[in-house]
Amino acid sequence: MIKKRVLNALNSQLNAELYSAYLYLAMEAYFESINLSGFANWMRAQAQEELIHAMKFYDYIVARGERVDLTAIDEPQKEWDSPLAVFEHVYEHEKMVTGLINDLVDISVAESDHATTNFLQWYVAEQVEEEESASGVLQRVKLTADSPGGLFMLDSELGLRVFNPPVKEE
Ligand code: OFO
Repeated sequence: MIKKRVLNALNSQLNAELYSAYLYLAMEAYFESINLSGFANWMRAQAQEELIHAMKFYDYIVARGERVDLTAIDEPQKEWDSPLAVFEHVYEHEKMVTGLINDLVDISVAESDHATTNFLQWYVAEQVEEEESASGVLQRVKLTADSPGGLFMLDSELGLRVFNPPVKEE
């Protein structure tokens, strides 16, 4: 059993993770539309990761004997001016998500829900990686300014990203 305030916050973060997947799928479609298939591949892998993030919340709510509440997912932005604008958006988005996770931890602590506080530590660590990865690509896209050749090399590299589904813990 979970206190209502914590449960509401967990359900709302489940929605936020699904929104993240939606946003990255919109970015994938943008990159496909400008023929940067490596960038598009990176976004597909990112969206798949977000679905894993969402499902971890889903499974946790069920494991605690509570009901998942699926609410409407906002329509994502669909157009950007450039690859640079996309990755600035990605980095800002991930910083915002880190804030949401931190707020969720604060709620679990305030409600003395130690199991949830413990569960959320995975996301705290994951957000460090998410910000690092977004900022890493952003810096490299900045380096390709005025160099289409550099952008195409980066596109080839991002095309190598492979989504690795997590191994289910027993
Ligand atoms: Fe779920 O971490 Fe990105 O948004």
